[in-house]
Amino acid sequence: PFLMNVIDHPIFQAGDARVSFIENHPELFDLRKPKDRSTRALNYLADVVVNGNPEVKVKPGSKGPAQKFRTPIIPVFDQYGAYPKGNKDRLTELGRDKFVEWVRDQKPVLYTDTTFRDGHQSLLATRVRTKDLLNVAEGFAKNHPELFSMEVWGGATFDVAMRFLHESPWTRLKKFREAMPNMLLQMLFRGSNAVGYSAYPDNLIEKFVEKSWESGIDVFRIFDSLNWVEAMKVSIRAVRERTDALAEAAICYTGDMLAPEQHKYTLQYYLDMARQLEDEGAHLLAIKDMAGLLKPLAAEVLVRELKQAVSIPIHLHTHDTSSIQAATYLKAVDSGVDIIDCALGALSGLTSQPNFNSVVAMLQGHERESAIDLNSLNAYSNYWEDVREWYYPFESGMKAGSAEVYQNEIPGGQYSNLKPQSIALGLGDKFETLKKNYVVVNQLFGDIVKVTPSSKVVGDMALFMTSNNLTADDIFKRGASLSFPESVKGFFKGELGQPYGGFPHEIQEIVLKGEEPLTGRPNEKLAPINFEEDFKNFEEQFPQNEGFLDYLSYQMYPKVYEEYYKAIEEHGDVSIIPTPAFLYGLKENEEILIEIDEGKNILVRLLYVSEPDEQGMRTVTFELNGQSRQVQVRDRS
Ligand code: BTN
Ligand code: 3PY
Ligand code: ZN
Repeated sequence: PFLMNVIDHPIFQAGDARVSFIENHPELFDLRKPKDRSTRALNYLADVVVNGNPEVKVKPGSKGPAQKFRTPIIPVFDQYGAYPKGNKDRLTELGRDKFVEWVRDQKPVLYTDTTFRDGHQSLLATRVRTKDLLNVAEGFAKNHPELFSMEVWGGATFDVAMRFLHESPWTRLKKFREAMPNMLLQMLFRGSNAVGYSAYPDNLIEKFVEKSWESGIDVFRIFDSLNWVEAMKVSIRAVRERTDALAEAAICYTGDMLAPEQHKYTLQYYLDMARQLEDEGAHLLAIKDMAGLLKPLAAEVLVRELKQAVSIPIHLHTHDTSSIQAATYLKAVDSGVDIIDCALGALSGLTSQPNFNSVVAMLQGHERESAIDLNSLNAYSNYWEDVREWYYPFESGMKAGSAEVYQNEIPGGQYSNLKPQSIALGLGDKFETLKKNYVVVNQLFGDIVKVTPSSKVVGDMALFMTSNNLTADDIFKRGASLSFPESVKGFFKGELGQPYGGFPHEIQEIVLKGEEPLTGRPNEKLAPINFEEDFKNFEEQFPQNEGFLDYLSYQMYPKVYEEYYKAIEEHGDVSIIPTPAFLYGLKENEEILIEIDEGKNILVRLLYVSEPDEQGMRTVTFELNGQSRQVQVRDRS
């Protein structure tokens, strides 16, 4: 690369390359961007060995747990055998309408496995890497073709993949598609917010749906964070008209339907919403109980009544934050729910979904029992038990279920995030106050549905009040002089849409300080994107992009994409590095195998790390396939 740099340089080409030329152009020696994969992998490892992975708050070189990790065992499967037919095949054979009838007419309860998406989103801050998921994808698809679907994409996985793992979410999806050709792949889609936190132009929503389908998604679970059906129409229609996938429209469940004091989110409210969603053309109806508030007795009534109210299948999703949600599933199954969401044992429970393995055991002998090989599920759970250890820095610390969730109504995915967030803001000791403020804010805001992104608004406001020691009374009295978080202003401007029952006016005026709120769909106000032109600009800014899908990533998260692009420029495709090394680097004499290309492996051993020189540079010496290699790294400590 050095020689090419010199020869291609305009000054050199202009014939002006005197002796001082090289001295005056130190950038020519900048070999920080070597092209070859093994060199970039070594650079990455050297950096983690010296400086640690910035996302992992474990000091490099400290006696971390790296030596104690067990090696996860991938359950056996027929590597060369064909895939047994699954529901993907059934959907293709029957077409959407007949397939939906088939689902509804099934007596045994069907399952969605959420391990690959909500399971680790809710327990490990969405940090599980493609490599660790992919290891078991093919085997799971071959051993468990009877599942309704695998939830594998969307929600927070999209931005976390880029932001923290430096992986392409699209590549992840395509790999899943390849590994699980017989299974329905499901994603969580935030309606007019797609996989982001704000409204996007309608034609971007449509394009995103179309490309997700082309990349492998079969079931779109579409929700709106305020249960505003108006905001869900574009996505439902896009799925119906631009793809052959299933549009599963979700009702977000909040409050306690059976509580005598409940006058807002009542049974009637849910039935009305369900009928509207069916009228919009939803193929399936989801009850999305994102905080785990749907108690068993309420589930019994809700599912029974919904089965009467609509003719599409009902798919129930919950979080086990209170630790009693298996009972909810039992009641729902008795009431005729068609599909339930579970996560494999080791990634289940607490803020995640109920335990798949145990729910299968619970239903043994039930008239709606499904034939599922529990021993096999247990083997997969054991794999996750070992893999989960690698990700211990991302554990939330929650140790037991909590009935407090019925008061604070914090969604599973947010609950496990709020604690580290509060610690990062220096509010670690005020977690109790924070949870109380979350309730206060919800009341101030008119008792809204709380799920991404509306839950983030409530969380931001609760953090704001906690860090400034504010009470609800202070907001009313001193509101004019307070500068509220951006997300809160956006919410009251109507940027997330319209909450059921409207905005509470007094507080809206306090926050907006005279600004006029939107009353229509925020997306309507956004100019449609000219994809051809805009994509060209994108390609100019990011010449090494991977095409239109990368452009969509950029559209969702411009800043995150930019950082991600830089990271790949520097370290190449880090998704090939085994997780313990990716997170903790290597210990002296530790050796790992890295597959740098299909079937092409390198063997890397860390030999030693020098003391920093006067410029603060350390030399990291590796053995790469038996040959010694050195990398210079700045010690940033
Ligand atoms: C290079 O120096 O080789 C270019 C680095 C940029 C690579 C981009 S980043 C987004 C996309 N995903 C990849 O894996 N590669 C491209
Ligand atoms: C998400 O939007 O990521 C969620 O999981 C909401 O429950
Ligand atoms: Zn969820």
